[in-house]
Formats: sequence, C-alpha cells, structure tokens
Amino acid sequence: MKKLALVFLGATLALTACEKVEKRTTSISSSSDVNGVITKSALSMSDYAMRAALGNNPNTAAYVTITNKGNADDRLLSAACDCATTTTLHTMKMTGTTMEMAEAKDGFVIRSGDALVFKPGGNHIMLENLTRRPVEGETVDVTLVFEKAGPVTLPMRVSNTPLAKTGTSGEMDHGDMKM
Ligand SMILES: [Cu+2]
Repeated sequence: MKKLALVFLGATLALTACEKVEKRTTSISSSSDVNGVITKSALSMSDYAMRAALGNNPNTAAYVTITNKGNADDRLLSAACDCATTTTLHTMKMTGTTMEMAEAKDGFVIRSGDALVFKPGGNHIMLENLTRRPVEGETVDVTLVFEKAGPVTLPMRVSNTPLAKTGTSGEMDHGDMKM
C-alpha cells in the first residue's frame, strides 16, 4: 500500500512539474552519478542493460553488475519489471556441452567487498512472457529488491547487443538458449 501511494505521488508530480523535479523526487534513497552508476546504501549498480525483444521470442533478459562496498553482506532477493508477466533471477551453467538456466530461488548473496555480475552468457534477470516488447534505444525500468538496501529501480537501456560496448567477452544471444 505504501509503495502504491509513492508511485501515485510520483505520477502526480510528473503531471504538475518538470521531469527534473520528478527525477529528484524519485531518487531520495538512491543516487546516480554521471556515468549512470546508481548507489543505494552500500551497493553500487553499473553496467545495466536489457536485451531487445527478438523476433517472436516471448522472453528476454536484463543484466547488471552490483558491487557491495559496505562492511556487511546483502542479498538480492528478486527483480521486477512491468514489461514481463514473470521476472526471475537465473543462473547459467554448463551441463555437458549445453548451457542451462536455472532459477536462483534464494536470490544471490553479495558479500562485503564483492561484486555480483549479471551478463550475457551468465547470470541474468529473466523476463518471461513480455507484456510489451522492449525495442532498441528505449529505456525500461527494472526494480531490484535487496534484503538490506531495499528496492532500487534501474532505468535500463534496451539494446540488441547489451553491454557490448564494455567489451564483455563471451557475448551470447539469449535467443539461442533454452527458455
Ligand atoms: Cu533465463
């Protein structure tokens, strides 16, 4: 209920004020720097992007790197996106010669001083049964929920080659994987 009220407040402000004001209002508990790195509590989120919907594929994926600069561990519990019916956290592992995805039902612990990486070919945020189709160039919000840091919303850039500019090795097309 509290969350709903906040969303409503944000929507009202957006109607009555300029975008700048609205952005400031929604980032009370988190901040972003010029490089788009979003910080909340001890966690920093960088290199986040969403893969554009491909052909008739009902699913896509999103990626982020989360760095824990604090003295305590935290846990990524879940993720959410308006763009999909189901949003889950997936791991990727090799079983023989095939890569298989599995849901990380307990989320991911992010140890103090450590980083949790979601990237093409590895851990990913699975967006299943898309309710709308993210296209290259647009920005779609994905909310991560942490045990200690709470919810953090990331404005994810949609790309046909997410994170390619950072020189991520092992770039794989999610569309070729078993869904
Ligand atoms: Cu997956």
